[in-house]
Amino acid sequence: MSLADCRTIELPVVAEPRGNLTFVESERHIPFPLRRVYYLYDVPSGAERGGHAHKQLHQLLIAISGAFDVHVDDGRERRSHHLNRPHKGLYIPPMVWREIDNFSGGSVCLALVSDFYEEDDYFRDYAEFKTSVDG
Ligand code: T46
Repeated sequence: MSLADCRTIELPVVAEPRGNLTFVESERHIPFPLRRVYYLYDVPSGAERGGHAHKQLHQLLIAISGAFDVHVDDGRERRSHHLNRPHKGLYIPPMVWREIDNFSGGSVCLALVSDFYEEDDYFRDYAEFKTSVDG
């Protein structure tokens, strides 16, 4: 996997005068089976989340409310994405380091992910991640 696989996914929007509705269907709108949902909220100003890569996990991050920046790094190059719309997600495949910062007040980061929580799936040390990428 590389940054070329890391992309923004536009989700369906059902727009009506009474408000908008967005939905996500497993393996249809996201390229993986959905097994877990978690969300980050009440993030204090200046806080940073992430700072790790996953060995197997696929994720879609969505700014359900507010905005934040996601910096992705495959061990060779680094890119940044600004997420600020609830119908737009950032797909992050396995073996991509991510750091999340610049959270706006009241923002909520929704994560749709491909498997249950498993600490052994994490690289939490960048040097260890880089060694694994470089083989
Ligand atoms: C990611 C970013 C966006 C659980 O017990 N279950 C869970 O499903 C998760 C995600 C975490 N935890 C525990 C593990 C730690 O003791 O919650 C604590 C905080 O987790 P972490 O430091 O990994 O949180 P973030 O915000 O730095 O990272 C999380 C995800 O772990 C990660 O996959 O991409 O959100």
